[in-house]
Amino acid sequence: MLKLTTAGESHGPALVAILEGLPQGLEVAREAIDRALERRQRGVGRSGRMKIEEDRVEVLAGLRGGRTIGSPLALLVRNRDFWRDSMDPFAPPTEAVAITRPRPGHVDFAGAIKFGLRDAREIAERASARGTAVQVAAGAVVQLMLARCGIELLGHVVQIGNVRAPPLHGDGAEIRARVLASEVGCADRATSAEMVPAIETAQAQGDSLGGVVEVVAWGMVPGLGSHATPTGRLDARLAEALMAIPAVKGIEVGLGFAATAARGSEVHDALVRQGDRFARPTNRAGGIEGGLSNGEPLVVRAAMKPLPTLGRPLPSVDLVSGEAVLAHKERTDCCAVPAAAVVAEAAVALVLADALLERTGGATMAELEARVLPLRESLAF
Ligand code: EPS
Repeated sequence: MLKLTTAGESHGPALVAILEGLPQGLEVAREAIDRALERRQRGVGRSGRMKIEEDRVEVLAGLRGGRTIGSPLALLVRNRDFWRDSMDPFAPPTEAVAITRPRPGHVDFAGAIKFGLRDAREIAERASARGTAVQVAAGAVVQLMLARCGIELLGHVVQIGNVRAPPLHGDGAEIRARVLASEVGCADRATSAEMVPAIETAQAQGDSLGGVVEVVAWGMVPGLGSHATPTGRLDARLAEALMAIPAVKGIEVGLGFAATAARGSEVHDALVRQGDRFARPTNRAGGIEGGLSNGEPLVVRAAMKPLPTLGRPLPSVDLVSGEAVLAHKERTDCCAVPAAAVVAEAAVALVLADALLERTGGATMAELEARVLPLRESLAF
């Protein structure tokens, strides 16, 4: 129902996104998009690039007077660090910074081999996580639509390196406030205070750190996704979207891998009656059973590997000379896990918005909102 197309190189002129399928009549404030962009740029361990960029959205089509008009939405985020001498769309590069020493773990090697290149620059340019900026912009727009339907999302950091946060506690608003106040996007203050020096130490040692992010969606509508087709399954769609984030290597839903070591009786969530409603005393399933949302909060996690550009590079082989060398080194993030939490939030929002529109149809926001109410009521007797 929703289709997102993005384009843009890390040091090209700009990043663009076209989002098709939004209902007409959604109010969109520029500030809501810019707040998400600003949040994605924060976090200890980011590269010096984040001091150059000040991501702001420009909307080129699809809005009129701050409301969607049912046509494709076109978003643009300019790169302040546009490398004119190297990445101009027409002028031949005059000062291109070649990448001839592939970074182990990066796309450099596989990309150069695929295209028969001896310089992986243009491969790395498109593979860069810089491209996630416009995805976050599109995610911020669909989050406005989801919020109108009572669904609120939050991405947060649960692990950086070997520092792990305790389970979430408190209500959604409290958790959000703590995550936004944290320098690393973590809901637990004491854990944030441990994560910061862990990142700084890795950075000082020319190394990088990965971690785990979690996205929670409160106010879920039951019945999103499908039990009937493999590609319709909500968990499969979430896994695809999250795995597409650069450096993500693993996905968990609910208890995730931990469920494998427990017994069925310890894993599955009993069904009880609470007043006139069906309810669950626990939510180990993370809000999805059999590919369908069950109305409980959605809980998904993505594991991010440590980034491959290292201050103290690993051994590599020069693509031109064939000599043993140390891998390419350039300005890089030491840890982008806090940013990945914001990107994961956008990715989950796009999947949920798609699944919601698939369930309800509706050309306008008024139709969509009216059709969501009966779905929520289906959780009552
Ligand atoms: C990235 C490398 C760094 C990061 C970049 C992702 O960029 P540069 O090579 O220009 O220093 O800063 O992330 C962003 C620019 C961003 O906006 O998130 C990479 O190789 O993926």
